[in-house]
Amino acid sequence: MLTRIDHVGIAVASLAEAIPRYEEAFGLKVVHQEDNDRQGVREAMLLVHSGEAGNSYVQLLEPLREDSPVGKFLAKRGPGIHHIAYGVADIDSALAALTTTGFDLVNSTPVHGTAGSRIAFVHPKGLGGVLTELVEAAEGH
Ligand code: V0V
Ligand code: CO
Repeated sequence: MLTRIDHVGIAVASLAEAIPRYEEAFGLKVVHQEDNDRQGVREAMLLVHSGEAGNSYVQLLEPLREDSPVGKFLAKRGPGIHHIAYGVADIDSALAALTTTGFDLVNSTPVHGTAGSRIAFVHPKGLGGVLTELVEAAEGH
């Protein structure tokens, strides 16, 4: 079902501070930035690897509001790894399979993700405490 690690989502207080650190440390480049109002985040995608199965990124996340998933996470735990996102070829069938096997989905149908992707989150409690996202990337991403 999974084709790659699409991204690791990292909660930060300030993109302006975090982006240069990641660029300096690993020579990564920001290839996309976007505000996602529904998710309450301003995000930057730094490309790590392009492969046959698609791309892998670091996703830096700054909250747009305190009362948002990343805002609450930062207040409770401070900056750090917020979620892992796996690539899938067909998110609708991936969600149907997870529902059948009894996983607790945050999104039972896909919502808008970065760069035109279709995404859905699976609750951390059934997956070792790790908030998990599925990504069906848009063509070319
Ligand atoms: C909360 N919890 C987490 C967590 N956030 N555990 C692991 N990783 C996280 N990121 C735990 C928390 O410690 C509590 O555990 C429990 O869940 C309830 O916490 P809460 O603060 O009351 O939070 P809730 O219940 O209001 O919300 C938690 C969920 C929420 C996971 C439902 O964060 C959510 O809907 N996330 C999905 C959307 C999202 O994260 N969007 C931002 C990225 P205890 O204390 O009960 O044990 S957007 C993105 O990645 C995009 C756009 C993209 O990639 O394209
Ligand atoms: Co994400």
